[in-house]
Amino acid sequence: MEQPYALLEAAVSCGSPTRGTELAYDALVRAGLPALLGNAACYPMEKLAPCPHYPPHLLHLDTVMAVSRTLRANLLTALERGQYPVIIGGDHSIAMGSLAALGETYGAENLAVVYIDAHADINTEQTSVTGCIHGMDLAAACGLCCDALTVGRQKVNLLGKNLYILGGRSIDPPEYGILAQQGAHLYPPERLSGDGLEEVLSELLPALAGKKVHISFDVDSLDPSQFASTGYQIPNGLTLAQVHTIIRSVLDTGLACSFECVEYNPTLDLDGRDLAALLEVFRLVDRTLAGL
Ligand SMILES: [Mn+2]
Repeated sequence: MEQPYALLEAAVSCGSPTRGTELAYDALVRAGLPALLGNAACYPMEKLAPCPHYPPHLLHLDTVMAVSRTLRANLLTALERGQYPVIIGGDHSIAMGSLAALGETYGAENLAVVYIDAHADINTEQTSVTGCIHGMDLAAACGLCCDALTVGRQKVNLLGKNLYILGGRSIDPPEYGILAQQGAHLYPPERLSGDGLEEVLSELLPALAGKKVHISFDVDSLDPSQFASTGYQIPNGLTLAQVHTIIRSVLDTGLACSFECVEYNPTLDLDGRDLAALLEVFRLVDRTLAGL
């Protein structure tokens, strides 16, 4: 790929119940990610303290929104410069910032999201039991939440019919209704095992035609036996090999406009095994985009 990469930090963990994911970018940079991505242009971010005051149904609202606003601005800059965005969370609330920039740039109608995650992250502030905003980012991007969760210029940055969630297996009852009402597509892990993965991809990839595709990879999509350095360990997850196949297949369409990795907590990665696994994922992204 001739396009240079932009490596964008999105440092926030207080959209989730646990701290540590705000350190993922630093851990990956220390491990050599900018060089692995051919001297990527780096967009680091100041680390904000979790704000102490917020409405009970939107935990740490001001900090979460500040991070997503900064990410949106940095992502718009990177896109203007013709760079290929690789975004490092942070918890998944940061997808509000990514999708704000991408929706504004390409138009909600033209944007599709391949969301590899154990969760659907499509609660609104009304349906969420926890108040954690990392479970609301897709609802916010689809314009279903209160205005406090609007990051940029538009309230609707994604249409549910263009949302594909792969690996979802820990989904709240109200989320099933929202997914159905929005026309979103959910592929739980059992649909992706064995020959199922090829079947799902043969349905998914043609559906992406004509779209700009954002890949959002939450490491909790993986089975805990494969990857454990994250806040939620949800059994019956995907293997690294399955995630590699999904990412490679989507990138091979030539439609993917950006890649995002969230919820890696380096403070839980005592032997560095999961860091090494992530570097392999980024190597795969680079090699596939290079057409190798
Ligand atoms: Mn998530």
